[in-house]
Amino acid sequence: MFDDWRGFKSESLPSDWKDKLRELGRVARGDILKMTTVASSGHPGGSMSSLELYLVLYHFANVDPKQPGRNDRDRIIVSHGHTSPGVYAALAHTGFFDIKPVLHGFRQADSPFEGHVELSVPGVEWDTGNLGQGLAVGVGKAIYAKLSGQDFHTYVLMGDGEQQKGQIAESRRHAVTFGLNNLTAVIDRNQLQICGKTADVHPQNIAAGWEADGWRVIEIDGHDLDEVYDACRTARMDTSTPVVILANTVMGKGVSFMEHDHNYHGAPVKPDRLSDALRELDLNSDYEELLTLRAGGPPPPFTPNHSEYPDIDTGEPITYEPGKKLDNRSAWGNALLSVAEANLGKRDVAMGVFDCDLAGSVKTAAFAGQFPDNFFQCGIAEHATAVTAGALSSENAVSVFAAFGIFGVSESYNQERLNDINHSNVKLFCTHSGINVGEDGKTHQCIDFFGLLNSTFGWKVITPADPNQTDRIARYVLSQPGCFAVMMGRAKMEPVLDEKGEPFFGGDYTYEYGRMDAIRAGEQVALVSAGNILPYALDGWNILAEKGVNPALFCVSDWSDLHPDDLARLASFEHIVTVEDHNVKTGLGTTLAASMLEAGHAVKFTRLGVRQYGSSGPPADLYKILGLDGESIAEVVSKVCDSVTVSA
Ligand SMILES: Cc1ncc(C[n+]2csc(CCOP(=O)(O)OP(=O)(O)O)c2C)c(N)n1
Repeated sequence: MFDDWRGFKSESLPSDWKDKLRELGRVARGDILKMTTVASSGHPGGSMSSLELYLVLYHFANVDPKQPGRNDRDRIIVSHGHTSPGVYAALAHTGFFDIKPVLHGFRQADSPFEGHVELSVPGVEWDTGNLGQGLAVGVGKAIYAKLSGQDFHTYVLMGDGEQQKGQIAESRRHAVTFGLNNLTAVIDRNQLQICGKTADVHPQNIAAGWEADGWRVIEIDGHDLDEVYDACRTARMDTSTPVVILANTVMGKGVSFMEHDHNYHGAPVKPDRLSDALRELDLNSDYEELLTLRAGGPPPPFTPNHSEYPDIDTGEPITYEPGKKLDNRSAWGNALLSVAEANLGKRDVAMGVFDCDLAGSVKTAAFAGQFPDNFFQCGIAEHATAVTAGALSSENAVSVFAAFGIFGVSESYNQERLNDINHSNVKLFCTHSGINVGEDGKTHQCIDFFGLLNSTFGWKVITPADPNQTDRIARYVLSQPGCFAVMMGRAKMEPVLDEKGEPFFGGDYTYEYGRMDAIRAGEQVALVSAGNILPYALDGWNILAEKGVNPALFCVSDWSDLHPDDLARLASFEHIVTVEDHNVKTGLGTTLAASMLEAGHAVKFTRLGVRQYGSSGPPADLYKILGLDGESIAEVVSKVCDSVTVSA
């Protein structure tokens, strides 16, 4: 049970609570001023305009300051993350933690109280700061409530300048399409943003936009505690549609010289005016004492509070036999269905699959047909979808976003970066990656997926080589916590065979992240390849074998964390030739070379890969033009082998 006053159960704000919140507002405004002035940076203006919204929600929503991570809590997402001073002050005065460390440790290196709201602070649900993403987070949380059969409510707070961001419109429509009557948005309408009035910077009819997308709009005075409470209660109780509360507020509210001044959006009060500002709030300054405490170092961290990953039955692997051509994406679609069948309705697993108008191509259509309640057709709205999938994945749920590589990674990179920062567990299954896309041409050929996602610290990128490996990788990824991207091509291929003619990745083959597979034995030169282009590397190997040239051929499906033993194994060769369907600047060859050097292995290297944007045509023709077909690969390797032999 939550505290009995929570959940907006009382029909109106009890008068004793009103007095209490008014008093907390006075003190919290002082805290906002102090922490920003002590830090010499931060955003007091919006913090002071949003303050009553924060105080009412943190006090009356179903949250528990003593158990901030309990699974049945309401989710309160703050999208305009720069108002962290207001959020931290409100959370502290609701009992989540002590206010003192915030006052001296705000924005201090290594402090949990960062400049934009961060998960490191109890009560914060999502790291934001890149504006426009919070509503998509809220959609993900509200979907989780539905999928897990819980009746918690999700609130998303936003700025009014932030409404200029297009991603919000994507999420507005998602909320209505998916019937999310458990979601409330609250907009701090203080009429100002960094460069001045919102009406001048970029005019917009905010209410009309939300109404047009099917939301109920309630307009209030955002500093009137009764009105804020009533609106939140109405929104909580309305089960017909999602509700947005447009809260008219004043930037810098409470201090006369700050009010209506956009310069206080992102600038603290100067130390010599702090006492004046605090006097208006009937508060004294303890600025010197706070500076002394700050010199003593940052406050300690809180214990992280991340959700568990569900326990998944990975089902029975499928083996695709020799002679049968299949595309990896179809193998992925089959594996998804198989894993879903093993879990949904059989185990207590929440699962959502998100699609952006590509279900047939990315092979989620069969899943959609069989599990319509778990499938979310998001339309052409990748930015919001990427975040929503991330937000669902940070709950106890399996969350899959299936897209073309160019839309799932290149288009949505920053959203995926934020998913990583937020410790989410999103499973990105991308088809149509690489030059392998062929006829769709350069706009659709995703040749930067590894470079982009490897610029984060958490994403793991895997490129399956054939349908059998795809099957096993899909099952592995769906059962693991963390962010994974599985990058597949589009073309059909025969399963890769071992030297006995059996499917190499079929039967009992077990996929192990970070390990390399030896496809063909050889000596002196190691040909290292992965994913879509492994069959072409194998073509090259076969051509060489017929000529009596005998390099080894390895498959490295994930190359950022290659095991030290595999690096050492490669180091036993005199020359490595990498072959990849990716921009060579940021792909397999570059990464492997760096790993080898760092591990102390000096080996000669040749990198074959994509060195220019592709054109439009069958993949085999494009690979030939780019020098990546079997013959071209064989030619390069042959020369390398000659030079190795000569130097020996
Ligand atoms: C995507 C993105 N673009 C630009 C910024 C830089 N930025 C930070 S706050 C802000 C203005 C926000 O205005 P508003 O939502 O009205 O907040 P308020 O000024 O009321 O605090 C901008 C442009 C950002 N954080 N994210």
